[in-house]
Amino acid sequence: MIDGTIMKGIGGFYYVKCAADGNVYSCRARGKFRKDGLVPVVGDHVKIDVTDTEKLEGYVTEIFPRRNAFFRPPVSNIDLLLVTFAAKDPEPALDLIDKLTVTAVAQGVACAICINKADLDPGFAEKLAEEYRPTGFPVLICSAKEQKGIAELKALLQGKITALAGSSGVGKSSLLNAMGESFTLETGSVSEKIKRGKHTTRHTELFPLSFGGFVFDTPGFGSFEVEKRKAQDLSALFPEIEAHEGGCRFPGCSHISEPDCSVKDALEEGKIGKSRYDSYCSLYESLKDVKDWQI
Ligand SMILES: Nc1nc2c(ncn2[C@@H]2O[C@H](COP(=O)(O)OP(=O)(O)O)[C@@H](O)[C@H]2O)c(=O)[nH]1
Ligand SMILES: [Mg+2]
Ligand SMILES: [Zn+2]
Repeated sequence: MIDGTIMKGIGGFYYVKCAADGNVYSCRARGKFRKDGLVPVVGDHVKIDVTDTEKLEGYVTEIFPRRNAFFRPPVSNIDLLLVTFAAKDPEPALDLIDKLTVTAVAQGVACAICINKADLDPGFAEKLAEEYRPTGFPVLICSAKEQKGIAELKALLQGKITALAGSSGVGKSSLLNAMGESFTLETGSVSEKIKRGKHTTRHTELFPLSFGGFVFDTPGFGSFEVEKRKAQDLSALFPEIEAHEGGCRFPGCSHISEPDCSVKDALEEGKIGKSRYDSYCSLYESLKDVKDWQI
């Protein structure tokens, strides 16, 4: 019995990298975890039973407890969710971006913001950064094309397992290439991808970074979902809103329509970004009717 990390899973095979010998074993699943309805996912720390030491084959027999788990895409044990978008081409969909940050906070995963393609509109990139600085998440302004912010990005990712989340065409693969990583990832123009009607990144796979750590590029947006939760709990998932909610007049203030709301005061004072607040309001609206039994 040895243990390792699932680097990728394709067609019922799990590729498990073993820390002790550095080998990657192709494994099928055959553990008691299957009775509990558990399916191995990329990022899982697992025990394997090696059946062929030459061909490097075996079975996954046990899944160690997960620190965190995501369903779409199915991955576990990530250290950082790097929410990536472009200043322009494609236009950032801030409501979707904020769903990603909310998901990260809800899972207890550190979150960072990467604004790419700053070369296309440096002023707007800076405005977007302003919107996210009050969150306390690290905010990077990058250009894969002009090698801007790449050193900072490397420093952020070093030694971590990072999920690169962001819609197709924002430059995730280009950023990885700009960091000089040897694994060559497919890049393609937005229009080419729309023409072909699919993403260039097809499956989830952990790639080792030459400077330490792992990264995977998630296949597209809407991949992460805000789980069912109570609307009253939502503010805790927006760090800059939570930081300002202590002074509201009404206990349980929704920070939307009540008077004497310290969150709305902070918004007026620019201590909370306008688009972040808008995302909060629309998410609040969508969660308002969630019943206790649905959570
Ligand atoms: N102007 C500019 N274009 C970029 C930048 N990064 C990526 N691109 C282009 O955007 C397109 C999509 O990039 P890609 O890395 O495939 O995006 P992904 O789908 O997120 O992996 C390609 O045509 C890239 O050349 C950047 O920083 N500036
Ligand atoms: Mg890509
Ligand atoms: Zn309030």
